[in-house]
Amino acid sequence: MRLASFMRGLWLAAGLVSATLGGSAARAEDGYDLWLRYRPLPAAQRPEPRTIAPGADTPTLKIARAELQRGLGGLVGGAPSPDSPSILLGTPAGSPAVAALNLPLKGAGDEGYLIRTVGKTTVIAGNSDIGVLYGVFHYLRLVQTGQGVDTLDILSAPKVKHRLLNHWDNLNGSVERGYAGASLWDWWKLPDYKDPRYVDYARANASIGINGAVLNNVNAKADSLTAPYIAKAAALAEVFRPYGIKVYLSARFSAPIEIGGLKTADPLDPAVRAFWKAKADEIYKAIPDFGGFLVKANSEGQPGPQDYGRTHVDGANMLADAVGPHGGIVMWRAFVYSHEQPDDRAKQGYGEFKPFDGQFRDNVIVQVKNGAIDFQPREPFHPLFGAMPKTNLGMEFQITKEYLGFATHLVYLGPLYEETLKSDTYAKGQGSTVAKVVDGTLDGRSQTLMAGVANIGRDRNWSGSQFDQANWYVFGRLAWDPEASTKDIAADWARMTFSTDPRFVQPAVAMMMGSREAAVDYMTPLGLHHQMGRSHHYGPGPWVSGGERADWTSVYYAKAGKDGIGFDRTAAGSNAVAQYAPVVAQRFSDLKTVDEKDLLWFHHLPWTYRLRSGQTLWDGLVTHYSRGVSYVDGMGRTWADLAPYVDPERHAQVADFLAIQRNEAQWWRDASIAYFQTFSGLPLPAGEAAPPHSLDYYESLSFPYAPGI
Ligand code: BDP
Repeated sequence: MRLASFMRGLWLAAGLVSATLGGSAARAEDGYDLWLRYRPLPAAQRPEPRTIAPGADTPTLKIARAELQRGLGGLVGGAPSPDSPSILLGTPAGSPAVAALNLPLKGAGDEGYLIRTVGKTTVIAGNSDIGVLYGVFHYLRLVQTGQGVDTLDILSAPKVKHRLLNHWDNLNGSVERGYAGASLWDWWKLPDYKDPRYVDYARANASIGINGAVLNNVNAKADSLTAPYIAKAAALAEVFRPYGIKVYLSARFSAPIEIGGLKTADPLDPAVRAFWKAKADEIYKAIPDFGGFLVKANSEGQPGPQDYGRTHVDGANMLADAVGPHGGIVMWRAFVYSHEQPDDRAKQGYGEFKPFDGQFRDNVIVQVKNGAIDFQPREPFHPLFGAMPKTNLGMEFQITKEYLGFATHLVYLGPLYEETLKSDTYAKGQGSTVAKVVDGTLDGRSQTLMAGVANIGRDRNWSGSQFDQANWYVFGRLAWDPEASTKDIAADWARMTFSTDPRFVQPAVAMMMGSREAAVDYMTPLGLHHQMGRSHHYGPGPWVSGGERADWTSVYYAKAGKDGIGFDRTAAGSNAVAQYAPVVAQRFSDLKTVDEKDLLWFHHLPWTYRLRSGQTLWDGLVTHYSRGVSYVDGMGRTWADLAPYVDPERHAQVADFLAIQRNEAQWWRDASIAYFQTFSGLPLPAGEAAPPHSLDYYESLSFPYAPGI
């Protein structure tokens, strides 16, 4: 039977997909719908209505068809006729019609898809149901962004296997470093009440290919491993399963003591090993597709194997042996710096892990933050990337903006992620990018991981602000393809979230693309880092000193004095540069070749040092601070001009937040200049306004109720 007549038969059997145009596009919106709004497209961009062929009724394929109907119903509307083009979706195994087409699906792998036009039919096929669902979301994205869908031939497969959100959510409903309201997980009412919002969460994640969620904070409570909480996690797993999302849990290393009645958590103790095996068995009984454990051990006061004189390998491998028989993985964080270590904190993660290369089990992934300190507005890539070829290394990015202005600053993180992923480690010569370490191609590894610390909470708009949704979005798209362009992704997001009108898209994307550099400028220019307020990390605090430990202070990182500013990490200083491949170390060490964006990360320099612009370091710093403030001014003006393209409710919120950001950028500039000028003793460059307050005033500001802690 020819495909066309086959499809006509299906159409008759299924009846037509009735789809009516939604209400007025100008209706106020609160952001709940994210990038899946499906509002009617402008007539010129609207493809003809399509029929959707019926097919296998698996949970995932039912969802895929429902999503297509919902999407096309909203975007395109209109009723298809028997002669309308059609969409056929499914797997060769589950659909005779798909099988008959003999499609080249090998490259789609387990989770990928092929979208191909065959006559008047668009086939969305995969080797698995979830591949088909991902394909449906890709197809809808093409429609949403106003791209033609008449002749398609797209093959796509994820380059990274585990694409995970890490929720730093506590059992009491608070979220560590969360700026979007309470935890989405209503632990109290679970498992009996499953908030319908969990479905929307899963849909949103599936639409960008995220396939796992670690439900609880890395600073974990052992309680999340007790029977009642396993049941709650199982209820979430049930909701997420048809969307291809596995649940994972953060495991507290001392759980054998706290909930197992043991005297020790020593990973070589047989009773401890038996506890974890039994615990894993118990979890897999409730959640057969449980993903595995995430562990923060011997870091910032968390318990770990070193408490018993054992190593990270001992701890990770013990847990790996417990979940391994069930197909689970262990993500062991490299965010480790010791309490006793007086050495440069930037060197410690490498120092702790590099010696163990090749000793971790195959189902262990060492999860490494993008930079060696801590999610700063800018950090050079972590030296572990490229340095452990015999170990699975995963990337950990922060999506929640702990160090980047919380929810009220418009900072698109795509360029930050892209900068790290494109960095060349030179581990195997030129082209050994971090992206190639993360996607496993550099060292031929298949257990690959990209994790993002989620920015999701119970706020109606999910992320605390409209534009922070873009950071969730770009994270997912990059986890699918770490080499994708974050500018293109921003454009997709802006079209789907606000408007496909080029008069909106072009300026909005330009504004987003420069926003991260602006935050670097007004907070920590020229390689400065960790200058935020103590503990809550809100606002400027370059004067923060004293307290529990030196490397929790700002003065430790800026090392400002009469002689100059910056952290000497060259051979003459801490020699952190030696942890990079020689070519990279050389580039960072040499003042002639180091990128000035990283200048004070690697060098301590006099205030009168000449930048490449010809300015002195002091003048350059001040210029950067002011430039950041001006950029935010510009965003305010751009956004005001974009009012005609955005519904009033979302427009007003973004405008108000930009005003907050404007004030806070100014505050960052003024407080930083007031403080550093006490060392430089130099006047401000011509035309630069003096800070309106005294340094005492800035230092006196206190924020005991700042969110996120
Ligand atoms: C730091 C956060 C802290 C986290 C820690 C981590 O301030 O709340 O617990 O990272 O990643 O940046 O473990």
